[in-house]
Amino acid sequence: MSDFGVVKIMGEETDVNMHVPVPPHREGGTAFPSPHDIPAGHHTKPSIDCAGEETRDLAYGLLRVLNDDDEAVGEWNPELTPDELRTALEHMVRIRAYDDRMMMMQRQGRLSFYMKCLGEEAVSVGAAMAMENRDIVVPSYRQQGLLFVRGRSLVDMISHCITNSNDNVKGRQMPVHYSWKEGNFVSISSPVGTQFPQAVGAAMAFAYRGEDSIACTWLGEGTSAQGDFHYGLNFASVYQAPCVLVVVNNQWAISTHRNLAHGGPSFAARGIPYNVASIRVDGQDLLAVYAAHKWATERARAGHGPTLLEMYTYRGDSHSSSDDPSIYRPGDGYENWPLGDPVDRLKAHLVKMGEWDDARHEALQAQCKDEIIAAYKEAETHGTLKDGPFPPVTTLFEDVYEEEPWHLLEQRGQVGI
Ligand SMILES: Cc1ncc(C[n+]2csc(CCOP(=O)(O)OP(=O)(O)O)c2C)c(N)n1
Repeated sequence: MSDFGVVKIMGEETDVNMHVPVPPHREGGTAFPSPHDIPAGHHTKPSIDCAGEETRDLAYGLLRVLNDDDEAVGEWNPELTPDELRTALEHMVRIRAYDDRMMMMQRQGRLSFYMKCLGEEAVSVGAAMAMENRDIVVPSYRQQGLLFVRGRSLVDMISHCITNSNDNVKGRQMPVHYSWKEGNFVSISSPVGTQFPQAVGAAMAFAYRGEDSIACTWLGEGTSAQGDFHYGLNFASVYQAPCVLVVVNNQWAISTHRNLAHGGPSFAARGIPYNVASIRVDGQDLLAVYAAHKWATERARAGHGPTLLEMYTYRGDSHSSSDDPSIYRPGDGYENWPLGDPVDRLKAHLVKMGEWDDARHEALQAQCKDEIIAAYKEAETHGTLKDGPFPPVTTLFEDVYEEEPWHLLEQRGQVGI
């Protein structure tokens, strides 16, 4: 087997008697091994009260609505109106403009760190559009689309990223690790994976109190190799918690390929032994993402329990501004991703319907760029990373303890406040 037994130890290639997965290479003209040969419209739609086991085909298959001719087909077609489709497209184009601008600003030294979600825009936009704003979201760092759909102010988002006096988390979080209580958006955690059990706990609390809100959470496929994934899934299954658990399989966990994170056929398939309804979804297909979330959300809200979704997608850019993917994967990976780009595919669908055209698309891109530039300028009126003003030093001691313990009082004394 080609992936058997050669590892690099201290930079030296060494034979070992052990299976060591390697990333798939693009040999023989095939860009990537993928389940692309499952056609759009292939899967039937089970009733929302089905047993988890009845979703086996969906967990091992791939839910797709948009076909190769840019038409929406099959039982899972959510029948979104042209206005709803345009709204989704608008959000995705705006996120892309935002990400590009912020990464450019990071390169100019105007923010310390940034993470783009190129290629994964539909994953968060489709989810947020299928939920109610009262539903609690416990995301990872690549679902900025949730904030866009829920209407967070761009100025506030940028203020957080440049850590100025308008940063609602007072400089305590890394850029991109947003927190937005008013939008039911739980603070993003730097230690990855903690969000799964936390979201399940929130969902259990909703059920316990008899409220009909649900919780939704996301983690990367790399993170799903951690215990947190299984703790969350097990609690969700045992207590039939009203939640939607999402594994964003974007193929890479920084430089570690997804085939080092699991030994099975799909990440969604892991839900079946827990008797959790599980669906693998084409994450580049906004309609499929929306439809899967709508089904899972209705199932949870009606008291039929959790759903595990795997979003099959591709991380189109670097892991973060601190990463250089050219040293561990092909530079043209994203252009060759067989399931395409979510913006291009939704645009093509709208064009096919006669509801969109290139001129409108270009105008939208220009408008989004202008909005972001204006918001950036406004955010900088609250301070810049270089010159401040910054949150006052007293904020170091606030908001954690109701009564400050002795060691914090001592430290206060040391900084003279
Ligand atoms: C508990 C923990 N371990 C390691 C890290 C360092 N780290 C940050 S992101 C990341 C990769 C996560 O990859 P994945 O879960 O696939 O998500 P993606 O970045 O691809 O969206 C790692 C290892 C961390 N932040 N927390």
